Amino acid sequence: MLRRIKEKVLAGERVSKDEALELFEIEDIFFLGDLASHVAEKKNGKNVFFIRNRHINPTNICINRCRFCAFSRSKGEEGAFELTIDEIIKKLQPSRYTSDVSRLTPYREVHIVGGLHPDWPFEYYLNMLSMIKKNFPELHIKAFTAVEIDYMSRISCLSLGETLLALKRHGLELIPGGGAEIFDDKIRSRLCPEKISGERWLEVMETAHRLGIKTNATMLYGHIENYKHRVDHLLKLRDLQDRTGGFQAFIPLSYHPKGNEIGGSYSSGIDDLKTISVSRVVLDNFDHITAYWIMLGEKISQLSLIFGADDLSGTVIEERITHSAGALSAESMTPEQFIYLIRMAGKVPTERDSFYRQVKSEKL
Ligand code: V47
Ligand code: SF4
Repeated sequence: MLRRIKEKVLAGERVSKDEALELFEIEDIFFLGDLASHVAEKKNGKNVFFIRNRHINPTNICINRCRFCAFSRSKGEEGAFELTIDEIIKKLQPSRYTSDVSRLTPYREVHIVGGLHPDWPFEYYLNMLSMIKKNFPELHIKAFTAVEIDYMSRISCLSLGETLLALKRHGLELIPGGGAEIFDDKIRSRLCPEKISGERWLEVMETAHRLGIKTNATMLYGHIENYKHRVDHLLKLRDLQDRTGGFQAFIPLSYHPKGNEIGGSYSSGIDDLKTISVSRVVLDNFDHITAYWIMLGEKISQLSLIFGADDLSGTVIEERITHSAGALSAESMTPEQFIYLIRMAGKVPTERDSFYRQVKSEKL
């Protein structure tokens, strides 16, 4: 059976649901690594991408309070925060760059995600986008998960399409992949009963794709789900991608167990590598698989590059979501560190913009 799967993948054929499950059940991770590397190299050669970006969380106040989330707070609770638009603009100023090389080249992307604030009107988010564009016209804005976009559509009483078009008009260029978690209804109702369904998440993404907005996709793994739930999740993403082609990258998110109601343990390095490899093989219509180093740690992320990943996400600078839940990684990485990690894995460091266009940078 494994030989048959290998032959199929080498011939460029798609693996079935049962075969995807079988891949997850394989103990020989080197077999998976070889197969995934074949697919990755066919798509991206030896290139491994990274971007100079900065994460910003406008607020951690959230009405959903997902049971795995250690970042969110209720209004008035200790540790709750709300940023003003001025504070967001200040965080994007060049004076805050950390490495010598970063000082020469500004951020290329801002990644904005936060809680579902009970009082902020839709106009606050639109104003945030406009002010960022006004102050930093060159900066690409990747903002708001499908969960936040659904919420904005509800508070503004606009349709999903109208909400997305308003965000786009004010400067939104790309949508991050968060909030997907695990699509299975039963698991989802135990993890995050208040969150939109998996179906609605897919509907938001489909609407965005049809309006010409590219998005990413994620999957939160290593908590209470099993391999069948992961396969089901991946196949739903693959189906949507067949219909729209609007996903850029898939980012498996490794569950962190601290400070939340679900608890449990960190995923193992073997499971992390396996999940990267199986995703690379199953999602044959995705161009990029991202090893999000904030969650995987610097060293497992580097190993992921020989297990099918072709992207390391970005410099990040400030990270609160995973660090609230016990992340063991640093909060930021310099371009020099990316280059070192990628070269030592035998790959070619490739600095990119938000749309995976290669960019030339000073000194590198
Ligand atoms: O949506 C929350 C997850 C996501 C925990 O699209 C947790 O470019 C692990 O989506 N353990 C936010 N994960 C991060 C995210 C992301 C990151 C980098 C790049 C992109 C992109 C997207 O983090 C949330 C949720 O799924 N999360 N709590 C936790 N305890
Ligand atoms: Fe709110 Fe997102 Fe945390 Fe859920 S994961 S509680 S939606 S911030």
